[in-house]
Amino acid sequence: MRIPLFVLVLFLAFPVQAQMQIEKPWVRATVPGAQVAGGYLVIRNQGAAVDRLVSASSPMAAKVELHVHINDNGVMKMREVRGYDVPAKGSFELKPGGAHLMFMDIRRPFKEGEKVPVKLKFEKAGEVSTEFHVGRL
Ligand SMILES: [Cu+2]
Repeated sequence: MRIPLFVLVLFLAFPVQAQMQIEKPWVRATVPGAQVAGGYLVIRNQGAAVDRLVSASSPMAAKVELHVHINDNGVMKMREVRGYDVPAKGSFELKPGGAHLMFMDIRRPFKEGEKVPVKLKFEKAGEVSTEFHVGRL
């Protein structure tokens, strides 16, 4: 069987990016004056090795932190973490009440229906650019 050359070229040109698939990226709409917003998504790892989301950034926020919710004696609190592991051939879900991206010191309110550009940085796959939809998906 012959494999067309352009298929080989595509495969060689994008060997890494295709390994991390971003699904349903969304961020909460905010009220005027709000400083922070929570963002959520599902990260799917097509690769054969575990990878780790180590940081995120957006031109719409001073910084984007990686947070989890912890139950501290019955009180739910948020804590910053160094990364989220995404298992090989598996996925990691950021969702309300769990792990989330925290957009800190946002430049202006996030309005329903807008798009917020975000860069995700993975230990192995490197940078992946995506757009978060404002409002629940
Ligand atoms: Cu948070």
